[in-house]
Amino acid sequence: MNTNIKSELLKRMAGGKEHPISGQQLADEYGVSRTAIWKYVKELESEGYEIGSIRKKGYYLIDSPDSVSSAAIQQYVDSENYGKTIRHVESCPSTQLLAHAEAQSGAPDGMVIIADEQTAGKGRLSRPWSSAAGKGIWMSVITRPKLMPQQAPQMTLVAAVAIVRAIEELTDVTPSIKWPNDILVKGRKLTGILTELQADPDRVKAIILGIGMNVNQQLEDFPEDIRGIATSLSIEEGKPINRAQLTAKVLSYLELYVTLYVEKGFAPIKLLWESYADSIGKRVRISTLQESYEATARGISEDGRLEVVLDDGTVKGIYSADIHII
Ligand code: BTX
Repeated sequence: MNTNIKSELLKRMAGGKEHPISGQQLADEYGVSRTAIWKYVKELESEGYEIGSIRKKGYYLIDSPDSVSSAAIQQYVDSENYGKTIRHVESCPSTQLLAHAEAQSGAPDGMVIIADEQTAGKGRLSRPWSSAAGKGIWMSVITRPKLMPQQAPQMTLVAAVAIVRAIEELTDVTPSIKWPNDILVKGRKLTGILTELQADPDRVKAIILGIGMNVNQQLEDFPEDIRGIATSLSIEEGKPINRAQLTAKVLSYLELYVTLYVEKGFAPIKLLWESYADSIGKRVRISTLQESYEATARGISEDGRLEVVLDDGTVKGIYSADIHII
């Protein structure tokens, strides 16, 4: 099935009853038969779309399911590469695993693997990531930026800024970023980012950005152990959110900011990031596998490290840790 035709159909049917799209016209444009277009319409209906038709005029969209199928996302995609190739699966252990395999077999820059459900979603340090079916955006974006491997950790911060910008544009929610990879609303975790690398010693082959966004969950959809720390956009906004549209918006900002980072370096991203950060100037507890101590967060460095001031006045740059604001 041709996802392009399906996403084009969805786009053109969005004008409603007043502006139906003629099956014949679309068939002519794509060089397929009218029956082929009709089959796409039937297929969309079987996926939950409600489609009306007016004799001799064409089809129009009455209602859409909250779907993250390739066609559903691609009707909103306006980026150049990111999201042009999408592999959607209903269920998988982790989209990161599928993305690593795709990247190894030559997936293009900006390819997206997205799942309705993950049965073994993972966070950093192999922590579990709860990925309820049909409620969130569970995706891995394969990127191939011209960067050195040591520049890869900053991609987490690039992704965080892109996600916050997308949320701000489509909702009234105002998220903040907690170094390095959490997006929070009122202190509760809305989104996590897991950045993984495929590289030669001197060259990035692929950076796989695993993005887990809580979108349409209600509190009871979260496992009990994270109910006190997690939230979703729908909980914060008080209404359901269109996951496909949000996915496309994240991809669009991601492409913009990754390009900015590659072309202009980290400085412009650092400014944006700091404007959303909630820990700057605050007292924090820093926990690594080896130690745990308190300090005051000062900002981030040009290479994406969190800079903290210890109680004796020395400044320390942290590469990797969990941060709790005290
Ligand atoms: P993290 O290590 O910062 O966060 C993991 C911790 O967050 C868990 O230990 C738990 O306390 C909490 N948590 C688990 N699930 C949720 C949730 N849905 N909402 C809020 N808090 C939660 C964060 O790691 C990185 C997560 C990346 C997830 C994406 S989804 C697509 C891709 N595939 C995959 O397997 N991982 C990434």
